[in-house]
Amino acid sequence: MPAAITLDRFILEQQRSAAGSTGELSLLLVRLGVAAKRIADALARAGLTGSLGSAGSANVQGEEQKKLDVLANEILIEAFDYGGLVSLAASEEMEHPHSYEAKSPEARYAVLFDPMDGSSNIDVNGTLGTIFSIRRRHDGTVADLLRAGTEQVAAGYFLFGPAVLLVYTCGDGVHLFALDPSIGEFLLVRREVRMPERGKGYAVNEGRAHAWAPGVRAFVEQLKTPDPKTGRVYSTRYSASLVGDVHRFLLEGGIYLYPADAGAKGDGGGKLRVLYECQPLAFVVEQAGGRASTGRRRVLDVVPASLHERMPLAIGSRAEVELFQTYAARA
Ligand code: AFP
Repeated sequence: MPAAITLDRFILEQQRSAAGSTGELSLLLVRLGVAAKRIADALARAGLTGSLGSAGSANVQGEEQKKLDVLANEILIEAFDYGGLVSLAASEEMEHPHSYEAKSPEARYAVLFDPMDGSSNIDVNGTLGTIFSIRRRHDGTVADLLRAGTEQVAAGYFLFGPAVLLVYTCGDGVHLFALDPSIGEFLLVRREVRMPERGKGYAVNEGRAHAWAPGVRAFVEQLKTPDPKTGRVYSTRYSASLVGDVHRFLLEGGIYLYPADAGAKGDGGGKLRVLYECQPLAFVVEQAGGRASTGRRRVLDVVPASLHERMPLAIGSRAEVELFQTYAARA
């Protein structure tokens, strides 16, 4: 039986074949893996250690913070506190980015993350995720982060479900790892994951349908209406965790939607954050052959004006996202 390929081995081999690589990006990805193991451990024991429930605070968007939102954020910030790899870390949970500039003046990267995606699932032991994005340091200020999603160097997510998974891309395909708890290592499960061109499922919070544009409602109605030739309808698959839903569709095909919502705060009426959620997952999904759109624009082309900007999101298989765009254009 061939030896299992660990995350560090895979990354080192990829790095060796990349011209001009210094190995710093590889180290950064490995640090993220260590942080994810600590987060997974905290999640697994949260019900026993009194770590469930609210932290009694709110994030910059005014959303309630859970104790584990705060803990996961601290673990990630700490992960880059040494090694000189990162200049800035921005997070959904912090109003201003954390600067490592004084400690790491030579750092070449900035990181962004949503430490605990799907936090309403924490207290019910549902699926959760950590999303990350890695960008280049230019001058070490926030301006480094307010650039198009196409400038991401790497992006991905950890999925905390029955297994802990890592899915990431450095722009050369999407690779999938699973944590082997018996040895505490992420092992390669699939390299160059390709997303089905078309799927059978859709994920959307349909409780918000009253606040959608007519075109969005018509699109979801079409998914639920039997196809005249095949009788086929789409199945609803909504987990309240973007990572969980996107991961399902990465493997099985389908579309996740959080459309513009008349009740949602923020630019364009979207709920999800451009830098911490939409663009990192858009990078992954495009690298696997899928699409990500606001309905009118490619997600990766958007240049956010501020750190915590939000946008509408349609992400998934090429066929469904392209169909969604035709409906969104009518709205
Ligand atoms: P958090 O990152 O604040 O936990 O939000 C979760 C999320 O961004 C995404 O993961 C879910 O799909 C979506 O919001 C759930 O939103 P609704 O509660 O409005 O359905």
